[in-house]
Amino acid sequence: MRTAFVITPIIERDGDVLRPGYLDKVRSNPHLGPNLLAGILYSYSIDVTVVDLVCNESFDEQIVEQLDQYDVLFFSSNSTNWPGCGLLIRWLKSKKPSAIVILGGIHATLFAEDIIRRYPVDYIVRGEGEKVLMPLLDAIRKGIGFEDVPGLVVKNASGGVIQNPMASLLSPQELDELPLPLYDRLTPGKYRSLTVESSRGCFGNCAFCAIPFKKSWRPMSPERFVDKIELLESARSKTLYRYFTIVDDCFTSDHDRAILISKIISDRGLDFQATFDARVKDLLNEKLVEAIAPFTKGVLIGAESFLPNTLRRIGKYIEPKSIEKCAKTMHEYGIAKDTVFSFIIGFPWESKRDIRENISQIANLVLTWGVQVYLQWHLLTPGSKLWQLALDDGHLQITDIDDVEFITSERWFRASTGLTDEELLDLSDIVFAIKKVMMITSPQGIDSNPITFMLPPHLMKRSERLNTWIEAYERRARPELAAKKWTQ
Ligand code: B12
Ligand code: SF4
Repeated sequence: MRTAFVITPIIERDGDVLRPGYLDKVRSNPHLGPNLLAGILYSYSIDVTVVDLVCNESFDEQIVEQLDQYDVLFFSSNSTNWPGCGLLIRWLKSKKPSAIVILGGIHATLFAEDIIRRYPVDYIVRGEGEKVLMPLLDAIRKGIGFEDVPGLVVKNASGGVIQNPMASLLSPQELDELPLPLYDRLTPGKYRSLTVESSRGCFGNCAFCAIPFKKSWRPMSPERFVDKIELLESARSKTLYRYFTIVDDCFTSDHDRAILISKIISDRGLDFQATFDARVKDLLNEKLVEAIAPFTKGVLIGAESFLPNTLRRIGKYIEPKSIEKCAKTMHEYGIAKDTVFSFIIGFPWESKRDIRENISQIANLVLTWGVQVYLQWHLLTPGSKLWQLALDDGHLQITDIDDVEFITSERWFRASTGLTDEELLDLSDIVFAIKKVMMITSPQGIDSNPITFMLPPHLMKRSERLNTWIEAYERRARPELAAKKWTQ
C-alpha cells in the first residue's frame, strides 16, 4: 500500500490560472502536521511520502498525475487552504475513483459532517491524528473495525454520517515520544525556516481565534525538545535562512521551562535562532526576556488592541498599559527590532473613531520603543466565536469557505467589520501616512518600514476603488510622500 500526505497551498487567481497565494507565496516554513504524521507512518515502516504542493508554482488538474502512484492519500486542511484542498480531492476522485482519500486537520475537524456529505472523501479524522493513523490503515486493510478508530467520520450504507469520539489528546510524555517529522522529503531551498513544536494547545480562549485546543496546554520536556532540534540539523540545512519556526501557541507561558530551554541550548553550544509567538504578560518577566534574547530571531506578540472594550470582548485579558511595558522590556534587552506586535483593527463593534485612537497608540508604541507592528484588518476565522455569531446572524454560510479567495472576498470582509468603504479608506490613509513619515524620517532606532499593513483585500482587488483612493491620497499628501509602495 503506497501512501502520501498531500499539503495543499492557499490558492489565488492569477488571470485564468490558480497559484499558491496569500501567505503561502512567502513559504515561511513547512506545515508541521502532515510532515509529522508522515514521520509516524514511516516509523511503522509504511511506504509513505509527502507531496508538498506549496512548493509548486501552479495549481491545476495536472497535479493529479503527481498523485497517481499512491493508493491512500492523506490530505491536511485548514480553512484557508480548504478551497484548493477540496478542489484537488474532486479532481482526483473524478480521474481515479479507486484512490482512498483521508482528510484531517483543523478544517476537517470543524466541518466533518458537512464535508463528508458534499465531497468525495472516504474518511475524515477529527482531532489529533497521531493515535488514529495506524488503527485506520489497519481497518482499511481488513475492512472491519472502523468503529474503534478514534475521531473517524464516515458515511454509512444509507447515507447517514457516523462520527466516532475523538482520540484523547496526546499527553506531555506522548509528545516527547513522537518521532521526527519526515523532513528528508523537503525540497531544498524552498522554505525560509524549519518548523518545530515544543508544546501543544493554549491557555487562552480568544473570541476571534479557532485554535483546536483552547484551555489545554501540554509541554514537551525541555531536554527532549532540544534533542529534537539537534536531530533536525540536516533538515534545517535545507532551508534558506536556517532558523527554526516554533509553532507553539504558548511557547513562553511556563517561564521556568522557557528559561530552561534557553539554558540547555546555551550549555550545548547550539547555533540556534528561532521565531515564535509570545504573550504580553509573559514578556513582562525580565528574567525570561534576558534568557530568550540570544536566540530570538523574531517574536510575534499578540497584543491585538489598545482598546479596553475590544480586549474585553475578545477575551484577551491584558491591560493596555502592559503592552507599553512589554515593548519597553524588549527594547531594554536589545530585541525591539526583532519584536513584532500584532494588532487587529475593525472588529464588528469598533467605530472609525475607536480605530483612529487605537492607531495613534500603536504608532506611539513604534516611535517610543522601536518595535515593529503587524496591523491587520479583522477577518473572521472559521470556527471562532465571532465567526459563529456571523453565521448565526446569516451574514455567512459554511459553503462560502469552498470558494477560492473567500478569505480576501468583499463578502467575507463585510461580515468581519462594520465600516463603510469610505471609512476604511480614510483609516488606511492615516496608516499609510504614518508609515511614509516613518520611512522618510527614519527616527533613531526605528526600522525603515516598521508597520506592515495592507488595504482591505476587496479594495485592493477593485482597481477603480484603488485609483480613487490613490488620487485622494495624492491630493492630500506631498507628492514625494505619494503612494509608490502603498501595498507594503
Ligand atoms: C504555525 C501557524 C501558522 C504559520 C505557518 C503555517 C505553516 N506553514 O506552518 C503562519 C504564521 C504562516 C500562519 C498563517 C496563517 N494562519 Co495559522 N496557525 C499556525 C498555528 C499556530 C500552528 C499550526 C501547527 O503547526 N500546529 C501543530 C500541528 C502538529 O498541528 P495541526 O497542523 O493542527 O495537525 C494536527 C491535527 O490537525 C491533525 N491533522 C492535520 N492534518 C491531518 C491530516 C490527516 C489525514 C489526519 C488524519 C490528521 C491531520 O493531526 C495533526 C497532529 O495532531 C495554528 C494554531 C494551532 N495551534 O493549530 C494557526 C492556525 C492554523 N492558523 C490560522 C489562520 C487563520 C491563519 C491565517 C489565515 C492567519 C492570517 N490572518 O493570515 C494564515 C493562513 C496561512 C496558511 N498557510 O494557512 C487558524 C486556522 C483556523 C481554521 N479554521 O483553519 C489557526 C488554527 C489559528 C487561529 N487563529 O485560529 N499560521
Ligand atoms: S489568540 Fe492566541 S492566546 Fe488567544 S486562544 Fe488563540 S492562540 Fe490562544
